Amino acid sequence: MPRILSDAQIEQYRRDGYVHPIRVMSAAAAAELRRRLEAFEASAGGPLKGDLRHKTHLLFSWLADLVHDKRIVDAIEDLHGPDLLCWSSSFFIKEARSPGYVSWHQDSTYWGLSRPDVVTAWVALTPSTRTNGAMEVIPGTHLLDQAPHRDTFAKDNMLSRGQEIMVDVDPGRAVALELEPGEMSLHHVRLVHGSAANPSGDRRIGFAIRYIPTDVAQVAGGDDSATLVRGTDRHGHFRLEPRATRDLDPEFVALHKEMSARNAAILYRGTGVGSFNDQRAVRG
Ligand SMILES: O=C(O)CCC(=O)C(=O)O
Repeated sequence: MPRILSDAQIEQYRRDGYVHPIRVMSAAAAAELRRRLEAFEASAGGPLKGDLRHKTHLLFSWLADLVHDKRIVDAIEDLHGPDLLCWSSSFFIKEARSPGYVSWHQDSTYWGLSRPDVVTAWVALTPSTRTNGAMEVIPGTHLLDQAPHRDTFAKDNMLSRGQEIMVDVDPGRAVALELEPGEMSLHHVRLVHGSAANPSGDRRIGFAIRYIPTDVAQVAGGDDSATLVRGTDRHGHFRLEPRATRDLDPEFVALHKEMSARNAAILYRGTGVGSFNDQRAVRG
């Protein structure tokens, strides 16, 4: 018996590679998360950048709570069973009237994970619509193998390597995953997806949480870490991360710095780029 997804939603995920919208909190709760993010940005003197956009749940207790959120994790359990890790998280923030876009890609390309059993919960903290650059997906493409990608490092491409898929994508088949604040979409790691720039007068903010069952491993070499969010880890493929219970705890800041460097080494392998700080990019 599924916990939160309907049988039809589970079937849709298997067939199309995505499901949306799923309400995981009230609009007021999403506004509160936005307020906390923006209070930090105000204190730091500008928008969240570089490696602070990655694995941010290690830095702030309110994001640690979000990656453990019962409604979100219930949905992931419906797809992947009871033993679950949060492997990573990333803020995808498009500033008002900004040119940043996301090229068509498969998430699996550079993540180094042993199998494509990885699901992203993309949680909207603002509306995400066709008019502000909502994520768009090509249904069914998660059933393709891993496709070749080319790195462009294009200036306005928000992805870490500006990678774009090297197979023809028919934009006529794209579905925009429009969301209200407090809703999420789920997408499969092989699903071809991307998004346009945000010409609107407000920011578009999404927090993408990447979940895996505990038997998925990191195979790109190097030490990787993850947060156990449900059940038991019988496999020990990842160093298990502690849960942040206060914001910017120095021990967690140090752990986050170390893990960001290790993750950047995995993601940028072969490019000569050293860290997320070298880019304005988001890990995708
Ligand atoms: O936020 C976006 O527009 C793209 C997100 C994305 O590529 C991802 O979550 O994998």
